[in-house]
Amino acid sequence: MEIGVIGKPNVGKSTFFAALTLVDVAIAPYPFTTIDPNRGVAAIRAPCPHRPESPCTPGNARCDGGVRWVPVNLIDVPGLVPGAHEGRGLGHKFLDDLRAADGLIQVVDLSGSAADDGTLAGAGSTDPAREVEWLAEELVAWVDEILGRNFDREARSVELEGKKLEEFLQRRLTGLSISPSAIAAARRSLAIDLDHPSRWTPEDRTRLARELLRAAKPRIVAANKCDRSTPAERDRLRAQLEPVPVEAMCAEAELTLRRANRAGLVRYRPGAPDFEIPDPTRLSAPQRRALDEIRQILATWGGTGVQTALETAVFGLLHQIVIYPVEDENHWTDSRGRVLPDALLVPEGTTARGLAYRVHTDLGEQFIRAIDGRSHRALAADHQLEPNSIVRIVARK
Ligand SMILES: Nc1nc2c(ncn2[C@@H]2O[C@H](COP(=O)(O)OP(=O)(O)OP(=O)(O)O)[C@@H](O)[C@H]2O)c(=O)[nH]1
Ligand SMILES: [Mg+2]
Repeated sequence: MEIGVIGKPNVGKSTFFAALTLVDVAIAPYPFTTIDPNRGVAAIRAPCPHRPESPCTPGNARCDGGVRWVPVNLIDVPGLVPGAHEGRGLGHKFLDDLRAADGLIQVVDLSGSAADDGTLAGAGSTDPAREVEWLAEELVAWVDEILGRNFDREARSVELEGKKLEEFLQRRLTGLSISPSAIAAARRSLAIDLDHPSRWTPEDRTRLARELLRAAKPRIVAANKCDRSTPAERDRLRAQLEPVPVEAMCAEAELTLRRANRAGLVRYRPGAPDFEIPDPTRLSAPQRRALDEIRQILATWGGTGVQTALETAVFGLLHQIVIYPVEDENHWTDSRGRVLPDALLVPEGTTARGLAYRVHTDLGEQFIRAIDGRSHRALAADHQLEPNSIVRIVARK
């Protein structure tokens, strides 16, 4: 699972990325601080099914007080400006790094104090809803451009050789994870003769790019700098952007708390509505003041919103569930006796056989049945798994 963090310059993308990954990256109050994409690993929360008498031995996703932290890859890219596809700002070439992303989190400045080019102005000087619109068009221009490279020659060869449009698009957009269902949806909603690309007008291509992007790169909006705004502003933005999910957040507060937690100055669990200070005498006066301010923000918003934004993307937008594959359905262990070693993110609706393929191609091909670790019932190949299931796969040797 991979999520891209996008937005115009100076809205706090790298702060959000750093808060979630604790990777040290450049953060500064001016545009184009990030020049090359940053990659790191964040985590989402899932209840760990381990029993008190047999605690888990996590391999990929650590367990903290009954909560499993399941890894999600995150990519932070440079800021986009209007006209990026014409080379403005840092252009849009870096978006190629997002080809494999399953979804996008667009960070906006809820307080409306960054202009389109990221230069800071007074709060309320820009409308965050508008940048969601133009940024979407920059993404369309990016896909349109990929679609258009050497278009005429390839389009003709598709028709001459009687190739399928699906093949053509998949090759064009390699790695953009354009699914057959996305292409089918585009076929239904566009009145374009999709099987004859040489007859497409440039406008047809742009409309196709827009449709494919909608399916391949779903988006939520993380409204940052909420410390300088109000819940009423968030609600207004929500109403404007509906049906796109909007979560308010204060990335700066989250970054401070996670770093202070790492340094042992506070006790803070990401996503929590409050934190503790184990030893106030270890804090300087400015540190204490900063933490007081953060406590105010948490009280107003119910938390920093950072963890919620990520989880809204993974669960609400991308419809993922967590599954625990095991090799022994009684002890919930793998072949080495580790209890609930792996927590996997898979799409809602994943079948028992689908899970087998996900664990290993051989398991998928040799699949006989699966066994539910709780009920010990056999699950057929097409059985859709419930969230947080513990599943053993039985395969031919
Ligand atoms: N008030 C406030 N400031 C924030 C918050 N998050 C980030 N900032 C500040 O916003 C400025 C820009 O932050 P960055 O994380 O560098 O922004 P960016 O979107 O990555 O910027 P570019 O890489 O230049 O596109 C910095 O001065 C941050 O300290 C927040 O939640 N509240
Ligand atoms: Mg940045």
